[in-house]
Amino acid sequence: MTTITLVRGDITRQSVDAVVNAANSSLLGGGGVDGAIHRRGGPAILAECRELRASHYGKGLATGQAVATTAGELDARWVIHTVGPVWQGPDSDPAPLASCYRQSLRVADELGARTVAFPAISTGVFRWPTEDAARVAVETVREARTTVEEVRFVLFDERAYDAFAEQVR
Ligand code: AR6
Repeated sequence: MTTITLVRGDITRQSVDAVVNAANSSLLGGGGVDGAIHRRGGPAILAECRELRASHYGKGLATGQAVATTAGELDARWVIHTVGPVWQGPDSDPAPLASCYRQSLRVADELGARTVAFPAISTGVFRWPTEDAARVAVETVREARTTVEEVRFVLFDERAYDAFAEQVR
């Protein structure tokens, strides 16, 4: 049974087995959550991302996929990098966003992670509407078959927190 918890705050301050990063396909860093994770986690994370790019992920990580690295100096064992879709308007397909949650949990299961912190993937730079993203996130986690015991959504602002709270009550 997976328990869903909600926290308002900074994902880089969480003590969990795995922190999920809302990355981009380059895996080489960016703004938002990605920038914060690399800043606080230190250079070991980027070093491992560069190794991934030099080996299995020469073309980068595709949208909806997930891959793990060390968590460096974060209070976690792993960072699971996933690439959300960019919002293209009301016809946007939510399947790649759902895939981010599903694939991240699959990687977490492979690692043996029991507690996993997720940000609201795609709701920042990638502009996915928060309410819709919250629905996709919570539905997908509820339906997932996973050995993860706690999925903790870490929401940066009140609006995101409220949107997720609306889905989990
Ligand atoms: N902890 C928790 N949530 C955060 C934090 C934090 N420290 N910082 C921002 N958020 P975004 P995306 C929230 O833009 O939309 C990057 O440049 C933020 O308020 O981080 O998937 C990547 O390299 C928003 O609700 O991710 C990609 O190029 C949510 O996290 C691109 O942005 C996601 O915002 C990915 O865009």
